[in-house]
Amino acid sequence: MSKPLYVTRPFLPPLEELQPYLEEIWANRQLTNGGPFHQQLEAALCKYLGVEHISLFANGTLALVTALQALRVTGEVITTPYSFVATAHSLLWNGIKPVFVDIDPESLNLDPEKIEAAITPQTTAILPVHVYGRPCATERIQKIADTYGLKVIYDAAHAFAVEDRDGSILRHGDLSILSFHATKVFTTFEGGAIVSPDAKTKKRIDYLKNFGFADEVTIVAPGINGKMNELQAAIGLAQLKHIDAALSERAAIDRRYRELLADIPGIRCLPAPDSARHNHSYFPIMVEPAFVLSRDQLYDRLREHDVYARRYFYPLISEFPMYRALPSAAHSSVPVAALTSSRVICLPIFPQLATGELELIASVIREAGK
Ligand code: T4K
Repeated sequence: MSKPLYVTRPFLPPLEELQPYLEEIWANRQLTNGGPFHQQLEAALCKYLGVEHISLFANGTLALVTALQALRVTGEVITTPYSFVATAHSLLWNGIKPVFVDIDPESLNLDPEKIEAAITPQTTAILPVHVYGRPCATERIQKIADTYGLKVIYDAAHAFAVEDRDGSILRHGDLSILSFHATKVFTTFEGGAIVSPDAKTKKRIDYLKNFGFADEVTIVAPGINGKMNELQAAIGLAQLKHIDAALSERAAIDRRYRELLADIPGIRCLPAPDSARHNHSYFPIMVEPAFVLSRDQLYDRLREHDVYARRYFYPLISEFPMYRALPSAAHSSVPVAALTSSRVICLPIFPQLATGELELIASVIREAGK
């Protein structure tokens, strides 16, 4: 293969479409601190995503850390080990103890059946992840949260534009956070957001992301600098015009992979998620024992062909040094997550991936399986 095929490539608006935004920034010299493009992007995203209140952030991790602050979450929080490390790091940054609970083998999200057993008097919240944009069992999680008086913050970093039958999945729980990192479906280079259910919560979050300033002389909380700048917001506005086309390209790639990989023994594509609208943010496959090579051998074989697939999420968060001593981190307490993490490979998926390129990727896998 001539050029490296990465797991993802940023999807960018045409350069000339950025020009008017740049001219306006240069003309009015408002670079950050809630300028006009920041406000426009908040409004445009609310409309596009079908939610009422969005606060933009410099990145998704700061959004997570701030969401926990906004709800004054303390003590222990139940979360998944099968995610990007930022999910659990946001807890440590708030002095909160993560309690890992195993995942469901179908959705790969927190298994609602196993949450209750992990609740203690110290538990104050649940932090589930819609992994790969596949919706969590939101109704069941809410029921548990209501029974035990817990907050629910969804890490929806992968779930831009995902909908269940009643609309955006970002409306579930007390808060949802998004990431607009370069590797995400919708990107502002670095960026993120918190989706709030009401204006009062959004206001508190907006104070928190701006050092706690309520006005020039009033600080209402020990806030942080989490603000998105005007350049990032402008990129978001320009990109939003092309997002529907990008999402349909992703859907087409997903369909084609499924056709090409369907009959390879030991390669399993995940069943389509239980969502009314999916974003195809990742294309995970499971390398099962029936495949000739191990998962890592296949990963290496792909690299030999310049295919830079990724093992999202291996290692599990619970295996990293700052987590592994926790009682909930043992493989025996998260066996499904451990097995999944040992089998998964995420194949390249992004709007400009050519049909010929994905056919080549599938043929490397097919040949490796012979
Ligand atoms: N929660 C969850 C569930 C998350 O997945 C994430 C982030 C967060 C929270 C935190 O959100 P942020 O604070 O990041 O907004 C990447 C991303 O850095 C990270 O944002 C993402 N999750 C995670 C799943 O993936 P790496 O270490 O795999 O990134 P990297 O640099 O190896 O990039 C992967 C591939 O993407 C590269 O091989 C090539 C391509 N790429 C990447 C970048 C940065 C480009 O083509 N251009 C680029 O600019 O973590």
